[in-house]
Amino acid sequence: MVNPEAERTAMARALEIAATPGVPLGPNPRVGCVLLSPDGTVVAEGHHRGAGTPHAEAAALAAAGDRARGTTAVVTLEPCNHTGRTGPCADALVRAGVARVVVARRDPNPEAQGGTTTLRDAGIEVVHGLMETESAHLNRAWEFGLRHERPLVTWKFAASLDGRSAAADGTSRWVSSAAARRDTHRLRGECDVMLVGSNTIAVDDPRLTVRDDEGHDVAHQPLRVVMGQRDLAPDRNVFDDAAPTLHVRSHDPAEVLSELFDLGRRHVFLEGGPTVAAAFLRAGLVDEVVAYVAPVLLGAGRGAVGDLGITTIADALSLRIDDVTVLPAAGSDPANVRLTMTPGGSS
Ligand code: AOF
Ligand code: ZN
Repeated sequence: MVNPEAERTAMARALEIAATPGVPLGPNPRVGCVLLSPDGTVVAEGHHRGAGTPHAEAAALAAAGDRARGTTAVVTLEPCNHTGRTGPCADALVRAGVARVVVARRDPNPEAQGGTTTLRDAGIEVVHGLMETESAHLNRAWEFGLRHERPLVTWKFAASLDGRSAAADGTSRWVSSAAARRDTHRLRGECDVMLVGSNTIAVDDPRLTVRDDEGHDVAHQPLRVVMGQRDLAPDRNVFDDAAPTLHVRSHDPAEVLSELFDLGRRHVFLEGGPTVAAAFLRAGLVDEVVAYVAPVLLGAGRGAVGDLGITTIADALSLRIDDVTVLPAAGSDPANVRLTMTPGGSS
């Protein structure tokens, strides 16, 4: 009945389908569910596809039909206990005759939690914590939103070894390698907002879309958001029909984030120039930093970040390094280093 190896494999699969590219993040978590027969074979699976659609458990149960009886439900988030946009999954699992439930992470949403108690009261064995770290990471922006009522902000920049994003004449293509740019598209695809300042639109004219490795736009695109007071020329690439674009006429990061949160957005990928980056950093509104560092020296040119109001080393903004990955050299491109960091900590 209890098959730890099959359950771990199933949880890895549930996490994988939960993270299916193109699943709109929006105000709901990413959740996956795999139903296992007593001998450890997969009976059915399902994942959540966005607000208002069936929860992962309901999708898996629908796919299994009568074969759900006696199975172990392996699910990345504690089954919900509430009637929201859809009915309570805990009750659905009980009705379907599921024998055991394996959960990665407890539901932090006070409105929905309590499914474990409902399941146990019905005589179903429930265990928690299998691959919890991975599940928490997948839904970190959603959980952040529950706690802080604003979207999580990931600031990404690419720079030379001496911290410059463009040369003295303004040229910046390409500071980073093709591998770093592909990696950036993967990270963009995990977010639901691409945010830049109006100056970036005027100077660089980016498309701000998520492209696959062949350079084609992926099916589901984040919302493109431009912040700033000035008018935007209608011929800019950001106004093509690849994705919707929103112009927020504000310089205030908190105001912009509040508007995006109210629109149901939970994860902002900030790729703005030095001014917008500095505004967010000064406001303490950067939660994750991803830096691609190229082994080139420019000696002059635009810095990756503008004035932070820091005049003495004791006031330096410190970051904790969470990960260092070398993106290998390829063709004529040198290796780049990706640093993933959290502001406020010390490494
Ligand atoms: C999901 N998908 O697969 C699971 C969720 O807005 P509702 O009514 O759909 O309910 C959302 C809450 O349900 C969500 O905040 C979370 O606590 C719980 N579980 N949500 O969107 C799912 N299993
Ligand atoms: Zn549910």
